[in-house]
Amino acid sequence: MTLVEINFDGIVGPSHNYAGLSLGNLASSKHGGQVSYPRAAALQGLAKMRHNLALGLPQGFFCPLPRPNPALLAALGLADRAPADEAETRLHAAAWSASAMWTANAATVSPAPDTADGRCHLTAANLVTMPHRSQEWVDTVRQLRLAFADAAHFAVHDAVPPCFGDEGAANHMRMAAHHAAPGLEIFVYGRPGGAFPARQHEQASRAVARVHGLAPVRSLFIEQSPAAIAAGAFHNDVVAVANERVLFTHEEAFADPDGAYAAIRAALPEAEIVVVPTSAVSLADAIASYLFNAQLITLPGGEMALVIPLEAWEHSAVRRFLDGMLAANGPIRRVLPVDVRQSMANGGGPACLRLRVVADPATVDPRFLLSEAGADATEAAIAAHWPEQIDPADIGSPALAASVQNARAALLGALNLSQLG
Ligand code: SUG
Repeated sequence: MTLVEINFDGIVGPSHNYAGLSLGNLASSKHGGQVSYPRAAALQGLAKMRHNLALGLPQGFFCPLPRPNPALLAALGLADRAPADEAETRLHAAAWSASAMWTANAATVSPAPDTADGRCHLTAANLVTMPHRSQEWVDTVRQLRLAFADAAHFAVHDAVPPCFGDEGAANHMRMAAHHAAPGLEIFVYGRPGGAFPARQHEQASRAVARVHGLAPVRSLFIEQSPAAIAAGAFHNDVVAVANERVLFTHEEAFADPDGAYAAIRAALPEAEIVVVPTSAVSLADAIASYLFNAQLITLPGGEMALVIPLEAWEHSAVRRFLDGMLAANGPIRRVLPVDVRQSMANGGGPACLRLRVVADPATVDPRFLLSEAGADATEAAIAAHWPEQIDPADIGSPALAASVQNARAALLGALNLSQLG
């Protein structure tokens, strides 16, 4: 068994649009109503995957879910019916959302070295706080059960009960001496009561840890800072990211930062915590630039790199911090900017677009692992079939719905995954 980290990126779906559906996600609210560019969005996402492949990292992907979602429209009594008012318009937009592209919210993953039965456990996230996201998990779990069908190595669980909001890996970090070693799983939850929803409920995190068979010494439950949620950090991965022994975090990410760092160091003595002080990068700048919504990765040579959005690279305060960090020769040795602007405009940076799974690639259904040939086939399907642009006013149009459905079917056919249809 060779356990390595595989990043599974969501291929940006053909209905990618800006409907402004996510309260508390400042980018989504700011860009709501604007014209989106699904083809460019999907090509940007694919270029990010190719970038990681070129670094010598294994790369996986998940396919877009069926949109517009016929099951949701039928359940809402909105099938074959034009929206009659603003509320119905938003419900239609929910059924069209391509939000499953942000696979950091697809599931929480506990790799085999952490669990009681020695299998990798995945629990689909119920995403109940946002109506447009709450429809995802049923189709997500189907895809996870196909990709990780090998029951000797994986256990895929349904979402935890929807009375407790669960946002998956976006509110979960894993630290370990190295990927294949037993890890410390850090669940970050929010408390309700602020201006914006706290999407991750503590009891959802605790349920996932129990279902995965994590020993209490291997799990930590930490409260997210209410100030961070109020400033627009709707997920913890907007203000912190971990990889192996390194935690890269904003000073204001956690409600009790010193308590959090002490608990991490006690559980994992080799932990290195890189704290970005508010004096260097304010919470507002961290959230606007998405510095922390980065992929913190270990390159094949062993050094760590931070894959950040271009927006962070172009931000003067953030750039100053990064230049200083690189010059100081800390644990993060390289910074690699990528262009995912179409996703960023909906609040999804490089880290949102991927789900990390530590596993032996030989145990994963190979159809979900990206090869150069697979990337070429995906690119051809996107170039030929993804709509060039979507004006939110076109959501609901039968012609656009047909083109979105046809685009997804073409991709599934090209990837030999039509059974997901
Ligand atoms: O859930 N945006 C997503 C962004 C998810 C980012 N994921 C992580 N941080 N891991 C969300 O808010 C916007 C959709 C719209 O407004 O149309 C949206 O769903």
